[in-house]
Amino acid sequence: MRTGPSTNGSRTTALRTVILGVAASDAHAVANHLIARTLRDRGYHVVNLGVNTSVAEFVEACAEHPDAEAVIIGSLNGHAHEDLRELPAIRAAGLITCPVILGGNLSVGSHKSPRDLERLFTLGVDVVLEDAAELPGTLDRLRSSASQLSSTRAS
Ligand code: B12
Repeated sequence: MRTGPSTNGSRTTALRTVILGVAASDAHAVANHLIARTLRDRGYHVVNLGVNTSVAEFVEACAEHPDAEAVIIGSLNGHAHEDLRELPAIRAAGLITCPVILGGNLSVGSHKSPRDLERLFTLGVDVVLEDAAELPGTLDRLRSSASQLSSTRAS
């Protein structure tokens, strides 16, 4: 298991950190394991909180890993909105400041309406993905927008 920065002789190479977990009521583990594995293989430090992770546990992980580039939340049982109901207050309090990415099967039933997505964005989710394969590209895009924003602020 790779859980810390990689070391190379006396030098330590900082890895890109992400916080990963499955929403509070959700016990589907397979995609979570595959995502953790894929991101670790790509060199990420993945703090994987696993299944049944509450919003409070994501907050604790963010406090422990202030360098995290994103919080990545999976949900398959259809109860993402209910599981993330505390997110607006948490975001308003500044307890999760990095982007929140949500993915999986995000509402009950096979028909997904634009309103289902809108409700998730209203909670403070930044990115909704259907396919876990979109994660690496999404993380790169978010990182590059964040660095453009900080260089604009610095100048
Ligand atoms: C295996 C399974 C279970 C197992 C889980 C075992 C385990 N330890 O993981 C068990 C039997 C426990 C289970 C239980 C339940 N399940 Co179930 N389960 C499945 C099943 C068959 C496969 C899910 C899976 O692992 N897929 C493998 C992953 C890799 O593929 P995937 O899910 O398609 O994921 C892709 C995308 O969704 C996306 N993705 C997935 N997660 C994430 C995360 C992020 C961050 C991102 C970006 C993308 C992403 O990327 C993946 C690759 O493209 C699906 C049906 C199906 N064929 O998909 C139902 C399914 C997910 N289950 C379902 C349901 C309803 C339940 C139960 C509520 C059933 C019940 N009445 O008890 C419970 C809920 C348990 C809980 N508390 O969460 C429904 C959800 C329906 C909905 N959302 O409307 C499904 C879709 C079945 C169905 N057609 O009704 N389940």
